[in-house]
Amino acid sequence: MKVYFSEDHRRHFPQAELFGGQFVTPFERPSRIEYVLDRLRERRFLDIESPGPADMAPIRALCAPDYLDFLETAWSEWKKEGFSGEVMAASFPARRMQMARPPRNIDGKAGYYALSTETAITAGTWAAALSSAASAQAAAAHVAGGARAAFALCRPPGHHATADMYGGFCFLNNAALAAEALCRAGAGRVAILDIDFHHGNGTQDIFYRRGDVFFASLHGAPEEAFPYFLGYRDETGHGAGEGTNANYPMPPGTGYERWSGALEAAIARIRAFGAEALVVSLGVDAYRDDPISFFRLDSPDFTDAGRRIGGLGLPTVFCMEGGYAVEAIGINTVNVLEGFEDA
Ligand code: 6XA
Ligand code: ZN
Repeated sequence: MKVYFSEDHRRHFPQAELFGGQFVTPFERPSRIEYVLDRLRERRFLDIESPGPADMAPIRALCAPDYLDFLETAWSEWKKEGFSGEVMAASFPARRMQMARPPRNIDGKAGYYALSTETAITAGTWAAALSSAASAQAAAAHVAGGARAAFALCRPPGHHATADMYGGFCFLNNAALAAEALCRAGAGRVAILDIDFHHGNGTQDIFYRRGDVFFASLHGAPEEAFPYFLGYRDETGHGAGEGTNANYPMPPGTGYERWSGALEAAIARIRAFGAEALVVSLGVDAYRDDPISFFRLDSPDFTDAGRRIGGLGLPTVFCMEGGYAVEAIGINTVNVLEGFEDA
């Protein structure tokens, strides 16, 4: 399986994340990628290519123009304002502020476009986000060109990002860009399967009203887990998209038996939908030792999950999402890919 990955991910390396009332080194850090690359090489996934520059037209088609302007200029505006730290949102349009419009002030703007505070923007964030999107685009192009599968080793991740919001370590929705690319290349129906521990609120939001893209997400129940405000079972899509969104929220302590049951249910829905291509939001934070999640999957479970996904027999683009038990994320990620190839 071909792997796409860009060194430019390193340009995004915030020093701080607000966690439990303290600033900590961000869980989403550059070294995550090294663990995955090491394991890929060890397991003989040697066809690793760096993508060309991001194709801006599909990114502009997916995202709000003012949001893209914000991402591109946030750092310089922040510095111009005289702030010495990294861009961090602190004031949000909360409930009953639905009339909110983007303020001119960069501190206000950050809150307007953010969905949470933990995600800082630095000098290189925009370049890194584009390089991550470029990996997803290259992987999708490779699969659209006839390959069975490709792995986009995206960093920063993407599944929390909407057309006009960042957060949960995400800026551009890589999986959505891949799905869109597969649609444009001729797939009549595309499915996105999100197995990251966290609900893929951004991906859900982007496709919620569309009938041609099915979205399924397995995740920590919103009562207990980030992003907290979406991911319930009764979110099933709207309008033309009614019936094309499936959420599988699960409680703390969920192990592989229950989780794989949800995976099978999601796979059955994808089959019934008649998907012609698949995008997998591949987070491995459902792992038992993940520091910010509460499922209990073991490393071999990821191999089995990959095998079940491979059983769908669909052209598949994998996009890296979360996973923070750094020593294990390489093993768990590559286990999914190996299981898939095994199927
Ligand atoms: C914020 C937690 C962000 C989780 C990001 C993630 N306290 N998403 O892994 O998949
Ligand atoms: Zn996650």
